[in-house]
Amino acid sequence: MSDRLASTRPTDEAFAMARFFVFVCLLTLGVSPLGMAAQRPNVLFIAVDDMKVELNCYGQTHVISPNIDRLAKRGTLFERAYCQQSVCNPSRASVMTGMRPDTLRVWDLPTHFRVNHPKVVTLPQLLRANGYYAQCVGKIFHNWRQDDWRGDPASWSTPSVMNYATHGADKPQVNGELPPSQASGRRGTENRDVADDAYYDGRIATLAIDALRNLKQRKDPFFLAVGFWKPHLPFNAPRKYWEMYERAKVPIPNRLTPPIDVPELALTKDRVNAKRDLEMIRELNHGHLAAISYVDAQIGRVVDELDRLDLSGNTVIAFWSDHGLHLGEHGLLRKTTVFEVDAHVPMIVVSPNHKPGRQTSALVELLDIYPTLADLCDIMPPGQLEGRSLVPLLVDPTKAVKPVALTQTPRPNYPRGKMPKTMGYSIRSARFRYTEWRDFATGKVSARELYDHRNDPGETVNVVSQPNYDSFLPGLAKQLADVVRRKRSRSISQQ
Ligand SMILES: [Ca+2]
Repeated sequence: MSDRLASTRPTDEAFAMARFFVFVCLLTLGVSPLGMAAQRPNVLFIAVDDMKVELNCYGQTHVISPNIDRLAKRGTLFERAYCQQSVCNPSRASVMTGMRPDTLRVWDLPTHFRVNHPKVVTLPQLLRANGYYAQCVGKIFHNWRQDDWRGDPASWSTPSVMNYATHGADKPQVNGELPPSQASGRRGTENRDVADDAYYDGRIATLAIDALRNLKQRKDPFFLAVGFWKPHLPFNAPRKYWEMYERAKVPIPNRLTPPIDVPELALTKDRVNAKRDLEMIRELNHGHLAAISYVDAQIGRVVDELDRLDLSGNTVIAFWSDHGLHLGEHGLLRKTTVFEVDAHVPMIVVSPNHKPGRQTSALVELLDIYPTLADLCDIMPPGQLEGRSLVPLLVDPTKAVKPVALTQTPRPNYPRGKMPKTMGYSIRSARFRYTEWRDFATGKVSARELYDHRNDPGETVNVVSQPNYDSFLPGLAKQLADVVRRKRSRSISQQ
């Protein structure tokens, strides 16, 4: 016993000396040795639902969004970020796996991404495998009609909460008598004098705050996903958010009719009539603004807690919306188009190690979030990823990472488990939006659209048949073909 002890002493001493030497070296380099295991940054991953680019920090001065604006001041705002498909499930599956809807073979609401790709590694799964604690509060994966999955349990270190329900089930929870609504109730509008916690998003912020307090106690870095359900319908923000806006001054879309020369495939059945539905459109836009300000306030509560806990210095924040929506624009009400208003999304990345308060006009895709966060966490990403790390844009916002961004939408717009008949593939280049409607089985193009954002940012005239644009079409068609890459989708689907 004593011999063994004697023989270990020099080794222990040598080890202690070596440790001390490393400690001194790290101090000299300005690195905290106590935090060596936690050197990787935490990630606060904030998703919002159906938020188009309608925020004060995006130049929409009628919107009251001080907390998201504050995030923009702390990080890099992506002026031209695009979703991969303009509806919840495919867009979110794409963000979380870093793969395009065609590769995942997910284009509808019921199909879970693991049906065709059971072994795919989601972003939180990757981080978990690299020592992170991953937690989900709220809607991150799709929220309904996937009862066998109810989110993606393999992604998280602990069961998700408030992640799986219908939007319609978000009824006010109050003590005592329910205050009356002052909204018409059309399309789910609701305006009651209730507290923030009466609805999902207020309670999600409260749960996220609790989660942060617990995560602060842990030694391992964390990935906390906070998925807000607003500003998706129903527009039921508490009254104080409705009262931030005067109904008569709520802007409604300028173009309540479809673009000139638009193919029918580009539209949906969710139409509005400019004359008949004007009051409803105004109320919906009012309710949407109230919902934006409501979710903005909840985001502020969560970020304030991050600051209060002194976690901000080592926490990356990613903020994104899954897609936009029309609310009257082009005479359409909801989503599942590839128009700019639907494809273009707000996106902000805050990285403590990069300069704050920057904007970049580089074209990016939500698909790029996964490789960007893996890069910021210094983790080798899996080979499945189809996006690019945007860290070069955090370093130099004047750079470009890709020539076009691709958004797609099937027809019928909700295929419900069946193969799409037609797929609309739409690329956004620096100047144009170019769209091809292809027969999904044969690839034959049945209709095309071209919008020149240089003089028509509202996409009011499809100029694809105008002779003065002929010279642009071959190049745009090639760029679209390059990014669609159907062969790759087939080969990966054999996995
Ligand atoms: Ca959505």
